[in-house]
Amino acid sequence: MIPTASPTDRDAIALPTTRAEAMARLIQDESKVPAYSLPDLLICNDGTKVTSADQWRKRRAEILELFTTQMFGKAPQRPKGLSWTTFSHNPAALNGKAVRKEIDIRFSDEAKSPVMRMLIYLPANATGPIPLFIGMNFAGNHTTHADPGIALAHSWIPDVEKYKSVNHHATEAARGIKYSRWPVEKILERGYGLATIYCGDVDPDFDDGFQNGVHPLFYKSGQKKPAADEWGTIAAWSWGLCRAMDYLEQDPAVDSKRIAVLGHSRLGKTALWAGATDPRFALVISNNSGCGGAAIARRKFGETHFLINNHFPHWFCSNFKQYDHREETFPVDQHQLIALIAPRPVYIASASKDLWADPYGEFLAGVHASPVYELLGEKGLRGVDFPPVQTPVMSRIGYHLRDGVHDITAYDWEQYLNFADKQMRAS
Ligand code: GTR
Repeated sequence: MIPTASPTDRDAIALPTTRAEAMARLIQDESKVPAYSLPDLLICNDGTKVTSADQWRKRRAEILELFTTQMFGKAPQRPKGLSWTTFSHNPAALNGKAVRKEIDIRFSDEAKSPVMRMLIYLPANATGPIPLFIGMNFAGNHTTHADPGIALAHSWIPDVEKYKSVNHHATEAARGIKYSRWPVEKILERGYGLATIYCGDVDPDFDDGFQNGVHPLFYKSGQKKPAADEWGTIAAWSWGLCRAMDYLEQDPAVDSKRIAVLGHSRLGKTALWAGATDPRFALVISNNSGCGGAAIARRKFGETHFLINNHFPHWFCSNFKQYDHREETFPVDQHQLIALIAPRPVYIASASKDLWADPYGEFLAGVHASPVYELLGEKGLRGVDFPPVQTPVMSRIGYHLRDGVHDITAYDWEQYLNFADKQMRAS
């Protein structure tokens, strides 16, 4: 008799163990997507079918728990020692067009607390509280606009040519280098404010075993790193956005009931998780968030669980690593992350050449989240075809496929402003 391999042996033979092997099997062709079935959004763990908003509340809690303990990790509550101070205030910035503020937020009164500096622009001519967009940036607030009044980032910056950092310090040369991603004047003209924070103020984006950034501030005595179900870096960034919201809620110049959270790529995953966990965000925007963001994991198209955990072991909680190569055993999928935001409006944007982020999988997450929107009386994307490039579709869920590469551009912002006009102004 010929011995047959057990499933585990078969996996051991078949599964790539290195990034190079996994890259050699990268799926970027729709015909190679494996058959899959998604976890049912509307069936509770005990088998009950969800048919009412009340039952959805129970089901939502189950899904939230799974994403928390199996993917992003548990984060602390608002800390008692949270405090803020105004670092700078200029009522006539950008040639008199804007009020510019920088707010320093501390998570504890301990000296070792990181200081998260939020840059805020509001239209100078505002006659009442202003709705705004908030999003984290990759390389320092000073990269978002050439405005010389913005303080250079004080935290560790990746030493990469494109961020013009020197020995991980911000430099004057980097002012405004990411302006194309932050059309401040356009946002102000449309009657919104903009708040942005350098993600590295909360946790620098590299794997140091969680010794820097905000994590150590919350270790129990003797604890050296987060437990398997405790927060990784993305959950920490999302948590930082929630702490920014704590500030914004009490700033009379801001309409805190109309705050849209947005982010690009890893910071798009961050925006989705902030929106999913904190209902104070009135609108959520995912720009090219891909794997671990809006893209359906079971498609294994582009970046996979193994590839993301292998390259960025600090982004998610350690429990998440058990789903490397085993997307089909992951107890949730990303359409459920979108559904956690319902009935609040959500916008998912992809780019046609960004196959790594799986544009079609991002669209499908919106489609498959739609039954929850419908249950709660809103229209989603059910029945909508995958749109051609530059053709936004907008119900309570918005989607577009921008023509081009992985980025956030003026075109993307134009759609977000239009969507916010419809969804936040009207409510
Ligand atoms: C990539 C990563 C993606 C995405 C992207 C980004 O290297 O694989 O998941 O987050 O970085 O943040 O730009």
